[in-house]
Amino acid sequence: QTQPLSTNIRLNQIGFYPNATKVAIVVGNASGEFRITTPDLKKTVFKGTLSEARQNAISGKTARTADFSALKATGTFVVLIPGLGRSYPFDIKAQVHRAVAVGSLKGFYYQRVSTDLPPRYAGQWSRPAGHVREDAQVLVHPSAVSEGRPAGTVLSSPGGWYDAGDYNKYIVNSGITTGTLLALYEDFPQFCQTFKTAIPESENKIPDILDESLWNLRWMLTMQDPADGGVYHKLTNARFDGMVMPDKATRERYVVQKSITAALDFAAVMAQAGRIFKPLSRELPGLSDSCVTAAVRAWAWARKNPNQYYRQNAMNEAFDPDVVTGEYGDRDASDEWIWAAAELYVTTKNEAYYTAVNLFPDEKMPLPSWAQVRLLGYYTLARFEKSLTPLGQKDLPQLKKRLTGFADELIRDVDQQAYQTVMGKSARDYIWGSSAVAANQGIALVQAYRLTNDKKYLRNALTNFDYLLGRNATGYCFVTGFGDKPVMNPHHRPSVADGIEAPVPGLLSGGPNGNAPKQDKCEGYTATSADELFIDASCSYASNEIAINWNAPLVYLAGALEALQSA
Ligand code: G3I
Ligand code: 9MR
Repeated sequence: QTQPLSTNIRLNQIGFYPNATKVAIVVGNASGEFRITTPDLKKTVFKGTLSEARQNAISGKTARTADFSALKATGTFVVLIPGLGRSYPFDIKAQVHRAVAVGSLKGFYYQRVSTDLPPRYAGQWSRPAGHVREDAQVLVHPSAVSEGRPAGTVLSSPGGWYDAGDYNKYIVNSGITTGTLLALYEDFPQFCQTFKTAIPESENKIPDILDESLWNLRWMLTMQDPADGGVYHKLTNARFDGMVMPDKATRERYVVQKSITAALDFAAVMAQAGRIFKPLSRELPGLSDSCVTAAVRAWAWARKNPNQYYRQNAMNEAFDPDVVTGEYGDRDASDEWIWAAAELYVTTKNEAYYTAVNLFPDEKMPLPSWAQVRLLGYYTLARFEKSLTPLGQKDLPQLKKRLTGFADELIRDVDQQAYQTVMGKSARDYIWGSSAVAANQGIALVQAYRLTNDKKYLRNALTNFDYLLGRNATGYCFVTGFGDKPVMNPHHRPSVADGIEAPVPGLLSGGPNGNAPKQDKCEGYTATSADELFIDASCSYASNEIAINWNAPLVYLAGALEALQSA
């Protein structure tokens, strides 16, 4: 009784919680009966009928749903479609996503700069430290207002995480990343106490998610100019390295000029860290105060320099060599102002921060990304609703209405979608780093669940988690080291250069991107539909790079689902 593996059966390749929704999507023409059996196909534990056909709005392809939510028995099973074949095996059990939660946070450890990764913690991906001294020369554009360090100053700025598949460090992207990890700690403190990743700090009294975040926070602190409180936009090579290991990446490093977005994102994270580390002052003496002071100074710099955006082209007019690494450019800092104001207000209770910004500049509810952090501020205000001053309390009804309204918009018509996921209702979801779109939509839904206790939000958050782990139009599990069809060739320098077949684990691939072929010009794209425009090739940096700002919402979503699994 052999049945071929059918990759037309798409599902979360890890598995399902016993009481949660359980769905597989069957692409193509198969219809009628389906079964859930043991992997040897000998024992059928559930029988059902595939749904009516639904058309994928993006590719036009046909799909049907196998819903086996009613099966609550624990074990390892496959979906069997007579005449088509069987799926990859999956588990039904409690804590089924703990491994992905732990693995994706551990992914940050592998991105650490300036430290050896010994075999004890890094296994076969052990490697020597890169960028140990991290001496960097300060570039200051003549037009940039600067009361601080003169151009040419050399400073030492070790630590932090490598941003992505490249070895540069960018404050804007570090901001949302660290803020998202710290938000998981604030939203699910109990879960985070036992959330262990086997890192060198695991034996101390501080939860691993805070220890990991600290690795980057301490670096971020070195990016503030003590002279004026401004924050350098990034620490970088002039151009991207070749595909070499970190310790072989020895090009000259630069710290580029200060920017408004860097200052405000920095202020937001430091304010958040300030309140989080306050109760840990025994373990981390002085840290909380240093963070708050740093936040207040960065805010003050921002007030003085509201128009100092980072423009790489303009900066390069004054320098040789040109700096051509990631720009993380922005033309509108109104969302960064909101995030920084919200964090500073919640931490200090000083209403001056709250009144300094227009919290609701328009009707929009933009999904969080490195360029758009407004909702991070909203999440924080909602999280601390009980401890806001009356001024903040007054806006709570409006804030909650927006957050739940946004969630309602996200879940509208999901049942009509081919993949039954929140992700991908529109082709516009498939941008560079689309996996983070899915994960951040999931976070928005978890926030709505926290506000309302309505499980429909949680159920829908899970659809996007299922998307990331295999229930998608590519059939890939987008997290390295997980699933039966995992991403194997991410655009990630250590994974390419280490000579080990398996990529560094726990890293989230960017995912399908409608513009990828134009953007990275990698050869091998065959798809034309945005939801399929992905190749598991290391040249495909526009669809298959990894990045810390994509991993962090994965950690959040996996952690939140684990914390809420029995809800
Ligand atoms: O958001 C718009 C969308 O509205 C529009 O319809 C679409 C059409 O092109 O474009 C979308 O913008 C894209 C944006 O990513 C989405 O976030 C831009 O085209 C695209 O160029 C931009 O790509 C950024 C990429 O750097 C290139 O600058 C990614 O966001 C950003 O994550 C990525 O970050 C890089 C760093 O620069 C360097 N380190 C690695 C890191 C990850 O790839
Ligand atoms: O490796 C770089 C990656 O981290 C960036 O996201 C990407 C876009 O900025 O650029 C990659 O570097 C490529 C460079 O832009 C062009 N030459 C090939 C490089 C990849 O090997």
